[in-house]
Formats: sequence, C-alpha cells, structure tokens
Amino acid sequence: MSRYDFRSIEPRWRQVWDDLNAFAAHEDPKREKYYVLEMFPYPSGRIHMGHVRNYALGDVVARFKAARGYNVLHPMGWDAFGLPAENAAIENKVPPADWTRQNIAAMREQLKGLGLSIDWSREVSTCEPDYYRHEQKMFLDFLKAGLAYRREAWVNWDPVDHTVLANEQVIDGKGWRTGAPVEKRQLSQWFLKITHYADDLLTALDRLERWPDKVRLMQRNWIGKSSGARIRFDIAGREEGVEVFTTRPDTIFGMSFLALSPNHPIAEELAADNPELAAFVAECNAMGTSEETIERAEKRGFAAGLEAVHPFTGARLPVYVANFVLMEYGTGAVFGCPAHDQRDLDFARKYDLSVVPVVAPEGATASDFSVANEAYVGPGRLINSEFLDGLDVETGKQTVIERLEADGRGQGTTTFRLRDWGVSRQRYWGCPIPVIHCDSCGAVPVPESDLPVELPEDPRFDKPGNPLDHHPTWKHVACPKCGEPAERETDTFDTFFESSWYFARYCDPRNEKVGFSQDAAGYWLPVDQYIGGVEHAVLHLLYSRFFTRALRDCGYLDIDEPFTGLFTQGMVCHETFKTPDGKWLFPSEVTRTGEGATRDSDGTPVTVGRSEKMSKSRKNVVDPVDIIETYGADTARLFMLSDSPPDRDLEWTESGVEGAWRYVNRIWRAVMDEADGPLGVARAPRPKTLSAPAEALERQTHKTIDGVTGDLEKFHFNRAIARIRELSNAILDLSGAEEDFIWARRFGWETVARLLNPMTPHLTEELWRHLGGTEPLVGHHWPVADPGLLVEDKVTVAIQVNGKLRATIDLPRDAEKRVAEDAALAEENVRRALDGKAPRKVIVVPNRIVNVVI
Ligand code: ANZ
Ligand code: ZN
Repeated sequence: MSRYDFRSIEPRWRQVWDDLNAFAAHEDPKREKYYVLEMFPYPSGRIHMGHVRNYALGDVVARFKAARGYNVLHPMGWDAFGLPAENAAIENKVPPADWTRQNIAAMREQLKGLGLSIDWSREVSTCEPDYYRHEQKMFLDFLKAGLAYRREAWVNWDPVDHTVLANEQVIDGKGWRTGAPVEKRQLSQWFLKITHYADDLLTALDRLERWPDKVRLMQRNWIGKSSGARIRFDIAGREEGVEVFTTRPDTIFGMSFLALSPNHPIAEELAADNPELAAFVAECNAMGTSEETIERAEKRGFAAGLEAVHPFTGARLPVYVANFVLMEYGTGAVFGCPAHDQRDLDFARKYDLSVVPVVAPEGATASDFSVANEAYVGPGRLINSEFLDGLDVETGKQTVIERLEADGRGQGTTTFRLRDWGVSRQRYWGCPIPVIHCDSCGAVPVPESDLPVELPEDPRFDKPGNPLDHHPTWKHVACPKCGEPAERETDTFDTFFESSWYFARYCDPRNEKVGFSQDAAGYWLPVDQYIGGVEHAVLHLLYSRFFTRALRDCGYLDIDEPFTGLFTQGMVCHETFKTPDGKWLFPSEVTRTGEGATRDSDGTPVTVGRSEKMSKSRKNVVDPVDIIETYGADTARLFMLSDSPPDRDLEWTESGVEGAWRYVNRIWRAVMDEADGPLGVARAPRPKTLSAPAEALERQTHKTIDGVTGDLEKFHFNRAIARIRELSNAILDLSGAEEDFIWARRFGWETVARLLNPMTPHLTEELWRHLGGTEPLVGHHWPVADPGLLVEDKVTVAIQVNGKLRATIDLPRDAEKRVAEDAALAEENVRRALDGKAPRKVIVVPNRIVNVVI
C-alpha cells in the first residue's frame, strides 16, 4: 500500500486553492466578518519553528471560521525595517533594500509551502514607500493634533552601534545587540504622546476580555498608575523650592533627607560650579536610564550643601543628589523616609541619617517599635507624627493631603510610569521622519504633497553612525517655508511605528491616497483574533492600542481597540547537545541512544542538556524546511498542533513528528484501501436503521463533531486532534462489509476529513476527493452535530413478540414511539417471527417495552 505522497499531493492542492482564489477576502456587508491575524514576521531570510507554530495556529482559526460561514480576512506581510538589514549591509556589502527583498522572496516561498489560507493579494512590506508614505502622513497629522512633539531627552546610547536604545534594549546595563556598556546622552528627539491616553489605555484593559490575564497585567504594570501627592519643599536660603512626588505622604514625619535626580535642574545648576558634583553627575549619566540598571546599582548620593524645610515641623533636612532618583518619573525629586522604604534605609545607613519609624504594626507602640535593617512597609497605625498619630495609613495619607492642599504646599495627584514614546532612531533602514530643519524656521513638516520622503538607494556603511547623515546629497533641501538651504531630519522612526498600524493597512492594502479607507477599516477592524508571542505583551501591543486611539482622534478610524481577541502561543523548545569539550551541536548532527546520544560524525558521546527555547546560539534548532521536505507540511502542522496546548511550550522531538507521520499514513491507507470500492463509489444514503455497532460509530462521529467544534472555539487544538484520533480508531475497529457498516465508516472518514481540514488541509482535501467529494473541501461548511445523537442517556428496552421476550435494545431515553417501533421491527428475532408479514399491532411502553403483536 502506498504512503501519503505529500510531494505531489500538497503542491497540487495549493494550486487548486490558488486557481479558485480561495482565500481572497472581499468586503461584504451582508456577511459577518472575521479578521484573524498572526504577528507578521521580520524577514530574516528563513522561517523558524516559532513561525510555523504561530502561522499554523492562525491557519486553524482562519480555516475553521471560514468553514463556519464567516467572511474571513487572513493576511500576511513583512515587518521589513530594522537593524539586521544594516548589519548585513556592513558585513556583506549588500544594500539593505536588496537584502530585505531577497529574504522576503525566500520566506514567502517557505511560508507558502505550509499551505496557509492567506490572501496573498494583500501582502504588505513596511520598507516600501507605498507603505511608509502613509505613516509619514499619519505623523504629520499627529503633529497637528499635538500628539507628536520634539524635545531634548536623555537616551540610552549604544557606543558601538551608534544608536539610541529603548530601555528594553538595555540588558544588564549593556546594549542588547552589541553587549557594550550603555551610556546616557541628551539628544533632541521626536516623541509620540502615548501618556495622553495613559488612563484610557489602563481602564480599557478591563474590557479586553478575550486577552490573556497575564498580558493585561503586564500592561497594567507598564502603565503603572500611582496615587499619591506632590509636596513643595522650601530650600533654606533659596528663592525656588523643590517639588517631590510621593505615594506615601503619610510618612512625612519620618523624613530624614530630600534627594534630587542627577539631572534635576537644581543639581545641574550646582554642578556648574562644583567639579566634584559634576563628576558625580557624569558618573550617574554613564549608567544608563533603564529602571533595571538603576535598581541594581549601589545607592549613592552627593551632599548638595542645601537644606530642605519640613512643611509641618520646620526642621531642616539635608539635600542629596542621588543616583536612584529618575528625572523622568514624578518630579525628579523625592523625600526619603528610611524607616519605611528599603532604598531610603540603605541610603540612610550609608550616610548616617536618622531613622524614625512613623508607622507601627497593629499591637506595637511608639515606645517598643523600631526599625533596624529592614524597612517596615506593612500596614499599621501612625506614630511619632503629631496630628497623624493613631490614624491608619490610608487615613493618614488623606489627612496629609488635605493639610497640604489647605496650606497651598501640595496636592493629591496620580502619576504614571508610562513615558511618552521616543520614536527617533539614528539609523538608515527605517522610515524617514518627514521634517526639515531650517535655521530660521525651525522644524518644518514636509508638505503633504512632497510625501513620501524616500530613503536614498545608495547608502554607504563605511563609517560608524547614520548613513543618512553622511549621505552627500540626500539631506540637503530647501526649506519648504522660506526656501533657504535647510536639512532633512536624518533620524528614522522606531520600527514599532510600522507595526502599530499594519493591521489597518491590510484592510485596504493597495490604496494609494490614504493608509486605508474608512469603509474598509470600518468593515474589517478590529482584528477578531490576534496571535503571537508573549514577548510583545507590552510594547507592540501597547503601541498599537495607542496608535488606534491616535488615528481615531485624527479621523482615520472609529474604534478604540485594534485587537478584540489575543492569543499568546508558547515557545518551541528542543533539547540541547554538547560535545565533551563544550561545543554546541545541531540535533541533525546527533543520534539519540536511549538516555544518551552520540555524534554522527565519529560516534563519540554527546552530553544531552535540558530542553530550551530553540535558538541559534545553542544550535538546538530544527529547520522547518527540512521537516517539510521529509514529512510534508501537514505532518509538521499536525505535530505542532497536537503535541501540547497552544499556549504552552512545545517540545519538538523526532519521535513526535514520526508519530504524526504514522497517523497521517494510517488514515491515508484506511481510506485508500476502500476508496475505490465501497467507500468511494456510490454515496449511498444512510440506511433507515443501523445495527448497534454502526449506530455507535454514528453517535461517536456526531459527538466528535460537537467536541471538536467546541475545542476549536476555545483554542484547545490538541484536544480536538485527540478526539479525531479516537474517532479514527473507532472507524478502523468497525470492519465488515454490511451496508450500514460501510455507511458508518464513510460518514466517519468524511467527518475526519472535514474536522481535520483546518489542521492538515492538503491531506484532507485528498481524502475528501477519494471519498467521492466532487468539490474541494475548502468551500465546504463545517459539519453540524445532530443534537439528538449527542444524548448520552440511554435506556434498555425489552422487545417482545406476543408478550414473549425476544431481544433487548438500547434506545435514547424518551425516544419517539416511531423510533422505538422501527428499532424493534429491525431486530433479527422479530423479523424472523414476522416472516415478511406486517405486524397486527405494535405497543410501545416508553423507555421499557415494545410488544409486537402478530
Ligand atoms: C516618600 C516615601 C516614603 C516613598 C516611603 C515610599 C515609601 P511608585 O509606587 O513606583 O509610584 N519616587 C518618586 N519619584 C521618584 C523618582 N523620580 N525616582 C525614584 N524614586 C521616586 O513609587 C513612588 C515612590 O517612589 C515615591 O514615594 C518616592 O518615594 C519614590 F515610606 O516618597 B516615596
Ligand atoms: Zn525656513
């Protein structure tokens, strides 16, 4: 018997789908739409297993929803700007555009080989001017709306890549790509005003019910709303005071110092004529701005030589410049209360400052409670605090705020951790920021009629820094306002800019006038199901939520949220292999031998390490293209989908893939064995009555339809496949040439083909055709379970002939009289007794007896 010949079958079906234009999406207001989207890939040149998993999951949803009758949009494109193209240009001397386009062409073919139900006519590539021109227009609209602005800002500077890094690109104080210690620098940057929407971005999370809780929590923490107070302190001998932000105004009587950020205006002013302080500030600046870095660093301060005046006691307290105070949070200044904040306590011990507890846990008193080396951050009653004594913490906060407000020394307020989004990058391979700098007119927006501002096609990467800046001609233009010589902005957008609106572009990808029409976006958006990695839980997803609001406010859209449903898939993992001298080996270089492994080249033993996320650095990668060449796309998809729940990590194993391959062949052979005979030929209708085994299979088939439908709705794809496998086993168990057996088997296999179609689309098309299907499965509606056959509840009914027991049969509880009658008359013993004659009478006692009177 032949094996499933995926090499000829899979491409043939892809051609059929192509010829049918089966996945082209068209707006149709009469039909309910369903927009399913997977995060688009970066065109590195080769797909990896993470892509296969992501796109296989999305494809199941897309095909399932289409079969359920939805008008499905399932597009694909390329997140095509970014650093790797520039690195490749430097290393291999290929222009970034060529490198990127070649990679896209290669990856498109690899993805197509997976048989995804994608509307390729909507493909977009963010590095092409026909894409990025629209975001330049959006940026100009944001400028007009006050949602984009320019200011000097401290940035993380990677001294090797010569670029600004986002805080998340700084890992342990080092650049994520170069590993070089990150420095702080001040640059004039463009910002998008995401903080304008901070509160809305936070509260709307509650309504994103089809998002994972963990992602919503991460966004909540990222936005980081804190309630507290701003308090203004006088500084002895100075005109100007200092404002601090605190979440613990109740601890004001425990204050022992005031600390300024090294970048606080007063710190800078003092540093101007204090070289020691200037050196301290410079040292702090070299440290990087990420919170993580600051959190880890030893807490250090520099006595500023000033004294802050306590707002209630009038006490004079020392002012420090301290490395742990961020200029970009709150007001850039804090009051320190060592007894109730660990950081302040460490600081106080180091600089020998007083530690006065002002909150005592329930049961303790001012005389017996003290703080040694651990700050007390729990609840309790206020002590040592004059008018606050005896109050609980919450009431204490309120009371202090009321007092401050009455005295005009401060007020209650909330602060967000969320910062405005700095979008300027000093790179070539990004979307040019459409602005021209003129000595007399300042930063002038490029007139809309001059868009797009295209990248020059002849960048040079022979020296560090931004090729746009060194380009001989590109930046030299006339000022659009005064006509004098001026210079283009040479920064490009952060590549998160492109991915913040691509889902809208897919709605109307060939529109040349605007990024997308209101009508198209109105029909397709929001995305009903978005699928991708949890690594994007914060930035990409938050920026997209912000962009949607900003576009709404600029009149592009009328929705708030881009993605109503979000699913974050787990990672694809593999064991790791190492030679005894510590060199990583690819799985393809190793043979597993029970518990251990040996190296193929020389048979030497290999150390097997635990399973970890597939990564090139550990070489524990399996190339999807190899797998597809060996087993076909359907087997790869099936294994990916069946092995573990989609939100969990998946362990890629050779034996797992082989298991999937065996299953594919088992059902293939089972159908082929019979396809030219009884199963394929006539599509006989269901026999009126089925014998018990055939009926049991029919029931199981309906139950499987029901179960799988529910599983697919809930992303329980592995469970769905397990059910289908059980059904396949049951079909294989029902051998025999009886008419009703054949019918039940065919019904079973047809159902297997239809239910498995979203997972293994090529194989199931071919099975369907052999089972006598005349039209491809791709346009078919999803099977519907007969609710009557799902009822578990059965009763055993006695079948009598003239009052004598002749048989017992199982019937659904409360079966209709006619059903019970038919079942009784179909019994062998009854048929014999009747001998071809009609009974005189049939008496049915529901759920108990059928008496056939002859
Ligand atoms: C006094 C105080 C007493 C504080 C106490 C805490 C405990 P979250 O929750 O993150 O908002 N803070 C304020 N601005 C800061 C800045 N720019 N850099 C570093 N730290 C800053 O934390 C707010 C608390 O962090 C504030 O409350 C302030 O210290 C500190 F027993 O003020 B607290
Ligand atoms: Zn000008």
